[in-house]
Order: sequence, then C-alpha cells, then structure tokens
Amino acid sequence: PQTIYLKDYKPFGYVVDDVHLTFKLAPNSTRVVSKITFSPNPDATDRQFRLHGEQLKLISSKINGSDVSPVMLDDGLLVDAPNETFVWEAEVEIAPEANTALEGLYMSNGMYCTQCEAEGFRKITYYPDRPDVMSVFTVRIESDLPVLLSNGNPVAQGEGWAEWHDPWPKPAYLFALVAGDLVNHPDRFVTQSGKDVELNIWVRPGDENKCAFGMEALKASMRWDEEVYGREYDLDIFNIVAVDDFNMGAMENKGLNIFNSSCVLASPETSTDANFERIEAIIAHEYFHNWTGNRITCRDWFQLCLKEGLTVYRDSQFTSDMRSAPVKRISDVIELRGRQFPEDQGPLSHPVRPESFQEINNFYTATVYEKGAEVIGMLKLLVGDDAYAKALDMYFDRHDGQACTIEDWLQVFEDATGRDLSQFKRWYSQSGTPRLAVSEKFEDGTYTLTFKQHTPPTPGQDVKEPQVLPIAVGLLAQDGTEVTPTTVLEMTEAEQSFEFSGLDAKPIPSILRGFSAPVVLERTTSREENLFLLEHDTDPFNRWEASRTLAREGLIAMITDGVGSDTLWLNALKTAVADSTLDPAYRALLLSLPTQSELAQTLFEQGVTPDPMAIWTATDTLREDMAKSWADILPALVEETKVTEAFKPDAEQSGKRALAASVLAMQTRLDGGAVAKAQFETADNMTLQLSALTCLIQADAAEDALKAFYDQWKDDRLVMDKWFGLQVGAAKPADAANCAKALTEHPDFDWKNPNRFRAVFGGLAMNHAGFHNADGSGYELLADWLIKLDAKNPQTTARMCTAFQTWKRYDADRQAKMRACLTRISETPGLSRDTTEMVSRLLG
Ligand code: HT7
Ligand code: ZN
Repeated sequence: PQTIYLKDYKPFGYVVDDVHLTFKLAPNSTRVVSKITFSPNPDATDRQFRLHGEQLKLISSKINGSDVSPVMLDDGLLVDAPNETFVWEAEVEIAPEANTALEGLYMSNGMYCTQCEAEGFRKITYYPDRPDVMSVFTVRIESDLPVLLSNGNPVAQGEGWAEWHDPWPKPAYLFALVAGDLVNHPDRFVTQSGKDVELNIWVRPGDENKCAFGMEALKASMRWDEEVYGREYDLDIFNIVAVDDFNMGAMENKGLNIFNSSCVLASPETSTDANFERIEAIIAHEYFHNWTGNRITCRDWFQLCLKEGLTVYRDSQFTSDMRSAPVKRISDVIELRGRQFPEDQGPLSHPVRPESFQEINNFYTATVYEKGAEVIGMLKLLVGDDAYAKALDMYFDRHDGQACTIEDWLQVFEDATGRDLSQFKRWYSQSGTPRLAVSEKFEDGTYTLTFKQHTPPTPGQDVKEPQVLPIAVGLLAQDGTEVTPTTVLEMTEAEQSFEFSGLDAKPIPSILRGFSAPVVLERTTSREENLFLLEHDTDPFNRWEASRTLAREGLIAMITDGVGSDTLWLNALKTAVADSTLDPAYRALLLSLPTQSELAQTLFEQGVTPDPMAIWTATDTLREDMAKSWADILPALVEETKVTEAFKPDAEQSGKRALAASVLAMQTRLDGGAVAKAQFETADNMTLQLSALTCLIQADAAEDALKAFYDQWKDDRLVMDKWFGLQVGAAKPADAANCAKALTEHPDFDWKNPNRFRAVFGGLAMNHAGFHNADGSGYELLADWLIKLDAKNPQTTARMCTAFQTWKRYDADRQAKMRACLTRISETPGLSRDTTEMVSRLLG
C-alpha cells in the first residue's frame, strides 16, 4: 500500500464552485448524477484533473456538455480539463445493499444512509475527496421511501423526491444522505439572535420513546455553545438520525448528524446511567463540530486533531459544567490511561499530528482525540482562561470557512498572548508519554522541587526533545492545611527546579493536580504521604490519585511479594467512602481499582513479566478483603444510596447508583448473590438490572437471570448487545474464550453488525485474564473472527486489532502466540489496506 506524507501536501488544482447531485435510489443499482463546476485554483500550480472514485460504475462523463473518456485508475480517474471554469457531469452506479463496509452509501435495516468521513464520498461519486476542497451542495433524492434527508435546508419536495441545499461550503466528508421509513421526535430551538431552528431526531418506528433525552442534550449543547463559546447554529433545521449499523459512535455531517443508535437512543428501562452520560456527551460533541470541524475544517487528514482534539476538549468542558467537574476529570484520566497510554507506549504510538499514514481510518485514535484534547487543556492552563477565550474568538473570526492547520491554530494563541509556542508545538509532533521524575529538598524555609522529564523512544522517533509541561502543584502542612494553593509551574527544560520560600516546615506536596499534563509521574511517594493525601488533599483529583496509587502499589506487592491486602489503605479508604459529605459519584471512583491491564503495564515497566492470572487473583483477593472488612459500613451505604424519586439520569442520582453498584458487588461477595437476585427481579431501570446481573455472573449464580434477561429483551438490539458483552466481559478467565465462542454460535449473533461484533470481541479483549488465558484460545478466536470480518468491514476489523497492541508486555509463550495470530492475519489473501497497515505496525 501507498504511504501518504504530511510533507507532500499540495493544494488541488481546481476549486469547486458548486455541486449538484441527484440520487435515484435503488438497493443494488443506485444512480448518482453529478454536475459540478470547477475553476482553476489560483493557489495551485499543478492543474492535473484527477478525481477520486472507488467501487463506482461509470455510466457517462462530460465536460462542458461533451462526452469525455477519462483514464481509469485504481482509485479514481484522470481527464484532460480546461484551464478555466468548466462543468463536469457524471453518472455512476453504486450498490448500497452490497456495501458491508458501512462507508459511502449503504443500507441498514432497509434504510439508506451515508458515512463519508474520512474518504467515503469517493464511493458515492467521482470527486476531489479531500477536506481542503470545500463547496456548496444542492442535492435531489428520488425514492419512494417517506423520509428523504440531506445536509442544509429543505428546498422543495414532492411525491417520491426531495431537494436540499446547504449554503455553507463544506468538504465532501461532511456530505450526508438518509432515506427511510422513519419517524421523528420534533422540537425547536431559538438561538441567541432569535433564529427559530427546527430540530428532529429520526428513528425507526418503535424507537420514538427513546429520543427525549437526546433532544434535551441537543438543546443544552446548543445553549452551552452560545454561552461559553459565543457560537450560534446557522441553518433552519438540525436533524439527527439513529442508524443500527455504524462503524463508530456518530458523525457530524452538516445539519444532518448520523448516530450509531447506541449513542442516541435512551430510556430508563433500556439504558444505563453510563449510557445516558455518554449519549449526552456524544450529542454535544457532534453538535460542537458545527463550528470546530465544519465551519472551520482541516486542510488535510494529518490535521485531524485540529477538529477532534478541540471538540473532545469542548465536550469535556460541557460535561464538567452539566455534571461534576472532578468526577469528569477523573473519568477522563482513567480513560486516557486505559486507552491512550497503552497506544502511546506500544507499537502503534504516533504523534497527535501524525506525519504519514496508509489508511487514515486507522488514525481516529485515542492519541488524536484524547491526547489532542489534553494538549488543548495544557494550552489553556498555560495561557489562562481569558487569553484562551481571546484566542478562540480570533480563531473563529480569522478562519471561518477555511480548511486549517495546527500552525493556524497555534498562531492565534501566539497572536492573542504574544507567547512563542514553538516548543509547545512538540506536543503535536513528538509521540510517546513523557515520564516525569521528581525529587525534593527542604532547607532554610525553602522547599525545592526538581523535575526531570524523559520520553522513551517510540516507533520512528528515537530521540525526544524536552516538552513544555504545566505542572500544577499545591503544598500542604502536616496538619492538612494548604500552605501554597495550586500554582502552575511551567517546565521547559529536561531538568528544572522550582522553589517555594518562606515556609515554616517541610510541606507535603500535591503534584500534577487535576492531572495538569498527560505524563507518567515517577515519584516514589511514601505510603504515609499517600495516606495523608488521601485524607487531606484539597485537590479532588490528587486525593483520588493518592488512593489509586496506594491500590496499585498494594496490588503489585500482593502479586510480586505474595503479601496480603494493604489494610492501612483499606481503612483510610473506608473512612472516605463512608463520608456522606462527599459526592457519591466521587466515592464510587475512589473505590474503583486500577484495571488489570494497568497493573500489567506497571509490572512490565518495573521489569517484571506480568502474569495475567496472578493479576486477576490479586485483584479478586483484594475485592474479597474489601468486602469483608467493610461489611459494617455497607448497610448505611445501602440506605444512603437509595433513590426514592422518579428515575433521572442526572449526576446526583447516577452517582448514588454508581456507589450502590460497588456496594452491591461487596454484598454479593458476602451473601452469594441474594441481594443482587432480589434487585435483579425488582429493578425498574437498566442501571439497577445490569449491575445486579453483573454481580450474579461474578458469583456464578446468573443462569436464571441471564435467561430471564434474554426473554425480556430479545427484541431490543441495544439491550441484547449488553447481554452479549457482559457475559464475555465478566466471565472467569478460563471461561471467557469459550463463552465468546458459544455466543458467536447464538442465533442472535449478527457478526456483520459492528455493535454486536464489538459486544462479544470487545468484551473478550477487555477481559484481561480471559483474553490472555495461557492456552492462547482468546487470541486464536479473535484472530479467526478478525480475518472473517475483514472481508466485509475493514474499518471495524482494523480498530479491533488494537486488542493485540500490548503483546510485547507478556511472557515469551504468550508473545509467540500473539505474534503467530498477527502473522496469520497478515498473511490472509486479499486482506484490506486498513488491517494490513494495523497488523504490520503491530508486528513492528
Ligand atoms: N468525525 C467522526 C469521525 C469518523 C467516523 C464516524 C462514524 C463512522 C466512521 C467515521 N470515521 C471517522 C466522528 C467524530 O469524531 O465526531
Ligand atoms: Zn469528533
């Protein structure tokens, strides 16, 4: 496969003045007629007229009304074109029903829908399918289906047809079309300047009772973007459509967002609190793209973080404002460490702005998205809130309607603040997670913190330069009072010291408050100091971090030294968890343990080969000890977390239910599942039903409940995904692969549906000890199914190959087994470009 490089960017030889598309929809023979006006691009020197196109049957093509015979290429066509304005007309035929890759125009449950990001438009018609080519689109859809939607505003409609016009120039990746037998949940929103906008969530008949929450989230997002960023919606209508077969979460097509139904449909009976929170965040994320992504887009796909990092940053700000800021921050860091750190520390490591790729779909990663958002958080911390607001205003003013780069983005910050951000820019070009070592000194009332930063080599980058690290620090006195409130230290050197003078006694530092930089803090804090921080730190993040560190260190000691659970920590944590003045959601996070994968990484970094079974056993023992030694506080926690009001998926109620779920897990260890069984039988919402079912599975007492759950929910695809995923995810290590295999033989296992495939195999990959079972059955099963799926859906296959990204952590036998699986995948005849690239990077 061909490698594309950032350094080779060249503008396209023509600009597109306007695009007219007519779709004559038919499942196996859709005709797409295009009429596009091109003019020479004054910024380009190369006038080659080459259009992208894949899997298209060209019926006819004309320039200025005369037939032309293009040179047909593997990925498009080439024609002699005039060096002046001209009209290109083409008719192509495509087969949406045969499109199982879910990219371009495809069908899901009888409904037509599109997914064009990143390079799906070229499967619809011939076009310069690149984000820097922006144009105004007019679309006519011809079909007998009752609902026909596209981007922009509706222009006209009649029996069997509809026309849409999008006045905002956009790249082809934001094009969308939907046609189906759909029903809507309508609403309206009046913008700050008084514009009345029609809102709709379109779903399959039967799902209309699952739209209300998404609609409220949409209106809250629209209001928030006006209030916080001064950004107003810019069309007469905003449509959201729920689709069952979808490769990712959702897509921000201009005026017509398309969602994986799992990311929009919600009801108390069928969705958990976590589902509700995720739906709220994704609706916000896609809506926020209207400005950060659509009005200002990316010049090329290397700049993906320009829209994704910023939009993730904006959606986390939104969630912090809607819910609890500390809880959101901690949850984001758990995610970052769980998904981005392993990526950045393994064979798939790449910069936030990659410099080359073979298949861009493989770069929609935690690094581009989540690390990209962390970089913006650091920038804001360094320049301050006011300067951030000023820079953002400048960004929107200066670049509206443009396709931009990270250079443009940083320039507005330089202009708004007068700062030189050239060193900061390394966050975009250097891959890998910086490691930050700390030492301290106290002398004559002056406390000195010395930091050393070091980033280990990553693929293609052996030597790293120091990065700018904002390190938020607070100092506490021995009695727990704060002697120095949070101060942001700006580290720019490889080694740097910072002094705090005028202190009476040596303070206890609270370092990297709020996780102010995405680094690994290497500090051997004593157990006493962490216990102190767990009790006293005024920074909620670091208070949680202290407990997490104690949990991790305790578990590592159990694994490597065979010692028992750390009872001092268990007692200190017990006090915090029983403290009813603390937010229940925060307490639920306090008592969550480090993941088994995180423990494997820590052991690996300490030079110990991780044994997944030993990690599982230590974690299980600790949970058992926790349950036993906290038995006396459980009744009060049960009382405190009871929700008596009607179900609301808000921060308050969901926090209580999160804590209650942890309590139930402890109770189950003590009573074998009696309380969980009762909760399962009486639950009137999915959060309670599913937490009870999880406990019953873990107690080996779920046979009846699993059957009852299936009988109750077999007709609800989204709930059935939970049923599939939970069984594999919560299976005992020795059973996980067998469980997954048995589920693939279940009549409801529709492997071509990405949600169902991910439920089973994502569940398997998340079951650390199960996936890494010593006999290699987890690896083999996943490899078999990835090979099978690749022929149908390369994008989802390639993403799921990341299950193997940590393979070098483990013992020689497991490594050999994983390598053999990856090699077997790579040798599959006809393997897609997506999976070929992933597997070759994984094998390094
Ligand atoms: N911008 C979108 C990313 C995307 C995508 C979404 C759905 C299916 C395939 C996709 N490829 C790329 C989603 C987002 O970040 O908002
Ligand atoms: Zn996005």
